[in-house]
Amino acid sequence: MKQLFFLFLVSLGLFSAKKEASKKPNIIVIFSDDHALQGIGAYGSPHVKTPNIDRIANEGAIFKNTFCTNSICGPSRAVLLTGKYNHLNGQYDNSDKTVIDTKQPMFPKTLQENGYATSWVGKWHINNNPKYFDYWKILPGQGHYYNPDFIKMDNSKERIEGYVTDIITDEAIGWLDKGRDKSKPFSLVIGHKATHREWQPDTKDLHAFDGKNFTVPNTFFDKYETRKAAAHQQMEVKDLRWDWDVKVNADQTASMKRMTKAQKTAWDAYYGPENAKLDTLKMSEKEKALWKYQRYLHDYMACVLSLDRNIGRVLDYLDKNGLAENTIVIYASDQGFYLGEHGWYDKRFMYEQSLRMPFVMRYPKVVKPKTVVNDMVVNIDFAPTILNIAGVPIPSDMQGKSVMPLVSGAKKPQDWRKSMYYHYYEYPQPHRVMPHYGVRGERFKLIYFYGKGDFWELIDLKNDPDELVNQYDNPKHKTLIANMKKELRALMVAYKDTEAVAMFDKEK
Ligand code: SGN
Ligand code: CA
Repeated sequence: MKQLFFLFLVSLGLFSAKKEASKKPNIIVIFSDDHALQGIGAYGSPHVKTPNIDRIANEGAIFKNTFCTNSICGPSRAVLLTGKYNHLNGQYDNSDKTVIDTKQPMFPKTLQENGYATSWVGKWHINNNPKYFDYWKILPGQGHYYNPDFIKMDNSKERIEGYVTDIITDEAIGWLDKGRDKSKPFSLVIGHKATHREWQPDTKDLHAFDGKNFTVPNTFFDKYETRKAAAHQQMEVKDLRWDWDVKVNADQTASMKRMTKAQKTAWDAYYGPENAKLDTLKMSEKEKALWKYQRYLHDYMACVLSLDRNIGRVLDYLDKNGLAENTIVIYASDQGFYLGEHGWYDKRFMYEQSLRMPFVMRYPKVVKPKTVVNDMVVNIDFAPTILNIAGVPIPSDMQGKSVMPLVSGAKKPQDWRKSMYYHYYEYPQPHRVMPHYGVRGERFKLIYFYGKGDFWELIDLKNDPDELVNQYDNPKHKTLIANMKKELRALMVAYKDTEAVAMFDKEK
């Protein structure tokens, strides 16, 4: 009788270790917005602790050299979906002129075709509505921090009271718990608004840094000598807006007007007394810039605290529901960000702080704890990696490679890249960062700014890690520059950036 009961359980699939072992892995990608490496403990942040992101890194792998192809939001998400550069996937800037051709291969499409339940919750910021997701619920455009609206699959809107990072996490966990088809493996992207401008913290994090003086980067007062594009931008901390950016006289801003009375009261209790002390008339320009820097870092890092706490909620949910072992968790952000380096906020430039993306991954079955990857990863690798993890075919027109051989103990591919290609387009608004393309090698970076000046820059990352000196006119680098130009052109050709090739051939 006992034996029969056992056979009955086996036939229900409840007792079969073998079946469990061969079950396809689940994939969760937590993708935030504008979260720089300098704001993550695992990457050595001097500003903030991020125990939950660090936990993913410690229990799995940290990728120390991950770069984006085009350092802004929509384009980076389009690369995540398609595994292709923006000149091919269609979304090369944030404007509504550019859309993705949804017929092209995208990782959710391939996953869906191969039996996965797919979903995307939170910030999306691509002009097309999500496609190939069994479930989605997204913020319209940039979304709001307080009491955000969401667009649902039937195109109706819903306003949910609370703080955006909590709500997106609630929605994501809600889908994991009750929404998905549990007979299928799943893939879920949790897209966060944090830590995007205008850096509105959760009220519960407002006092977390009381008494802290944030370290000022040594390039904060950069004069941009020898770097014309750096001098031309409009993204300096000293010019942050007094109202919505640094929360002085912010009451009339649209996002503040969304707050409930309780939220606003907590907000005023924190900012009010500090703002009252501020006497801008008595401050020098330098003092104002430094004051704004402290407020900026405070607000940004407070947004990080909520982000990290909510990542912890997802990890806890996986633990409590027996999902941790067979679920890959990836944390990344669409690009890096300036936290005062060169005197800046925002991103866009091919300089390190915005070129780099955080990328940590946990996959207990395959990746050993505390794995450190120094190889060069590019965001075109995310889609192929996800498909590789799922054990499904990678469409041949995706341009990246799976990073799994770098973390699985398998032999590293001999031909792994030693340089990467970058191409930024959006100009002039916002922030007046000139369009540019370039190649980043392990030591040198060659950039060409076009459209407004047309000039080259060569940076020696070894001798000039702060990227302050343009070495392009240094005669000693003549051969190096010629070789890097060849490399740049070869990358353009390999990635089929034909317009850039034509421009390069004309300008060189
Ligand atoms: C908004 C911000 C900009 C930011 C872009 C793009 N201004 O326009 O500072 O560069 O988004 O960001 S704001 O005052 O409206 O916040 S991205 O992450 O979506 O690319
Ligand atoms: Ca972004």
